[in-house]
Amino acid sequence: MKKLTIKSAQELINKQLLMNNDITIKNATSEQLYKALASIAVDIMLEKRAKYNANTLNKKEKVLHYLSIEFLLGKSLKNNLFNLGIDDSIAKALKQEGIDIEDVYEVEQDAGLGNGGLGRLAACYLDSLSTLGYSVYGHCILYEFGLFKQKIFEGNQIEIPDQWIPTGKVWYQPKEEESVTVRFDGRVREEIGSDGNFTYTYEDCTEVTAVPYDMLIPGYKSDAVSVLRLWSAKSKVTLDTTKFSKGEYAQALAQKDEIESISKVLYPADHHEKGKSLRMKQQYFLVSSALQTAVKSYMIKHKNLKNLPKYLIIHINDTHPAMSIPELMRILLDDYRLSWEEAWDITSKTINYTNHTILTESLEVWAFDLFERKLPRIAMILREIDRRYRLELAEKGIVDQNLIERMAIISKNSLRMANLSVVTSQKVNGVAKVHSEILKKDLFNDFYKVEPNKFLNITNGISPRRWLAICNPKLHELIKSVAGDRYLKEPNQLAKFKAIEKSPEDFDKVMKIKAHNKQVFASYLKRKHNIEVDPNTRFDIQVKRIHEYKRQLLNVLKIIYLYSELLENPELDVTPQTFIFAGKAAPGYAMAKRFIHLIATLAKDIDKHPEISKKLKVVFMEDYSVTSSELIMPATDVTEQISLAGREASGTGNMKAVLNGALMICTEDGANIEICDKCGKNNHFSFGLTTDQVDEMWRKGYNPNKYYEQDDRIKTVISMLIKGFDGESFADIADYLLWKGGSKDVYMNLADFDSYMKAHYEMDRVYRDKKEWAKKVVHSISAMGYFSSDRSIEQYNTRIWKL
Ligand code: 26Q
Repeated sequence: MKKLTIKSAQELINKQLLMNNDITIKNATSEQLYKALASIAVDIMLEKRAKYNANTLNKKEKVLHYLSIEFLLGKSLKNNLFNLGIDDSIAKALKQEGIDIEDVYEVEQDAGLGNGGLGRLAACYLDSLSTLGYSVYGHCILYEFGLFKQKIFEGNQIEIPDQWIPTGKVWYQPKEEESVTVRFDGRVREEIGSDGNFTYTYEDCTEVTAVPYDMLIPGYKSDAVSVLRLWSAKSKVTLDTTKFSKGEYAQALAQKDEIESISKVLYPADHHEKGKSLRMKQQYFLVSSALQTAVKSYMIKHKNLKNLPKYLIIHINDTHPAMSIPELMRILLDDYRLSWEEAWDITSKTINYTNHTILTESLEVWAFDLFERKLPRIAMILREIDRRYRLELAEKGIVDQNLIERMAIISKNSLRMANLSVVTSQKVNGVAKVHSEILKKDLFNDFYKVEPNKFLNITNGISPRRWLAICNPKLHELIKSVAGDRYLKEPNQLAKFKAIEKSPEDFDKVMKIKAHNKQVFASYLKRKHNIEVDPNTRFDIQVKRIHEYKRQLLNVLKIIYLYSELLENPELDVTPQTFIFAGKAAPGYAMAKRFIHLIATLAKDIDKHPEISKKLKVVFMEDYSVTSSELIMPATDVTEQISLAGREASGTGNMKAVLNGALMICTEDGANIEICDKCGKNNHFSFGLTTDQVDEMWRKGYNPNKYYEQDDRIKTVISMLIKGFDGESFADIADYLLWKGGSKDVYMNLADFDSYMKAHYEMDRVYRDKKEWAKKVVHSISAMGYFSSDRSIEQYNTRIWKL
């Protein structure tokens, strides 16, 4: 596209406003401007896509469908204007009329269609795919309510429904004509058809119309525009006429409501909660809609199904869309009448799977009887997949019945989605080196031994557009002035930023920018949450979902100990620091909610000592989101990445913080290890048991009391927990740590306490030398090119998709 001048930007906006509201920029509200700018962006993207499609129409190119039950997009306007290269001109055009574009950006609600890392990763990957020139399809559900909004009331989390659609709907258009039907419930009748093969007829099933809404995802300086298809459930029946005529209105509407509830709300649990029937319906609804359209559009271009794996790729983001496997089988068998062997050959060459977790409680297992009732035909196909897989193992000479049972897809009444995904997929990948190794050595070892070439690693990445250029414009400008502006397209160019060390004035600017960003974040905290923090203190930040394995508790134990020292001697000469926590707990996760309460209560207790709180301040910021993260990352001095080794598959907040000039205090877990490798191990503060040591300790038996007995600091912390904060005892958490009845700390917080404290003091020491600190920051930023999602996508492409 030609560069947009300020004048033509003004004309464009005025034209749009006249069309929408019969006004011009001067008189428009922020809401009207928001809609106008969104329409302008959508028009440009539509035009780009049309051009791109025209150029590729007759080329038989591969099409990728990326299926994910979550896409955590955040806001779109700023990102889209930036990627389209028109943000500057538009901002200036508005400024000439006295309008600050930031006020317009604020109108938009986050599209919170995800819980955390997995959903945000999907969003970064679409950004990178478009940026690298690939026009692909993402598929997700058009949840009417995204992830709940979190309020903290009296130190407790309260969940409020998230209505994102009023400002979000400007970004998507319905494609009613591409609607498909998805079937649940009922029975399946099996008969011999006229072709001699079986036919399957559905009786008494519930039919749902799946309506796609297409959202366009532009790339940065690229011709490609991808499509995120959001599927919405619509009932075919508006109401039950028999009930209606009897005056039973609520009942008459009940069936419609039940069907449409499929796309009502995102499940707010990550790594948690099992077996919900609505969740099962959501998953099947997503995959059936996506695959029906994918196969349909393949057939329009190619006609012959045999070549399907050559031109169509299905990627499943964790096992949540793993029903893609039996659904593709069903389409090929029942709709296109292929033989089992043909259908299986195609399916197993078409599907690939990324695993995001090794926590056993997050591995998806469905009760097969429940499954059979909801999805009878899919259950039949799964039984057959399982039967044949068991035979295949036997043919391979595997006779150990325990082993076969472990590898089976259906065992007793359990349907194991991870086994199904591994068995069927062409490729299976983990999301960080250590995580992929654990998959091979541990979780999927049985399968690895049979098919070692199936497994690979592709370490996660983040979009440097959203997570640096847009959220940290000052740092972006500085990097551009040192390393050139190619780094946003070629992430490894970031390495050139290291040269800044040689010019002392510019070098200073790095920490000045950090100070500025802390100021900005501090005013945001004041304005939005009425929380006061001192930007001259060190910002030590842990923001992520609240989960035992992420060990927010370990951070709290450290803070309690530092607090005890200051209570003892308020004059102690320490580096003033502010500990900031944010993150949501799954509504049903009692322990995570208890941690939030502990943090909020401790914060209140410390605030009662004005002298101490100048040196040690604790904040729990409510409602962590993509947007608040975009403010927090640039303001972070120290980022806490302290999960028990072997538990965090990768983490991506670690990448965001370091890219924005933070140093990590971290365990050897997930992508922390690779970040340390790339940045230089000495530039971050790593501590704690390694994965192997964790395993060994677990085998030999973890004894928390040993640490308690050995370490007076732990004794102090435990006694303070029991005594409590702000008049409330946290003896339950002391018991949890010491395994004294009730639930037990299996994440071994106390085992890592000592080395965590050491790392903390080491970090303290380095921090006093501002130059030394800045050097580590610069080295780290310069090494972060590797963690661009563009690199991840390139690897997915060369190793798996071959687009
Ligand atoms: C499963 C069954 C039932 C209900 C909910 C779920 C469910 C939902 C979401 C399970 C897991 C999730 C989300 C997982 C997730 O976000 N995993 C994170 O993925 C990131 C991207 O790869 C990694 O960086 C993180 O380490 C990993 O925790």
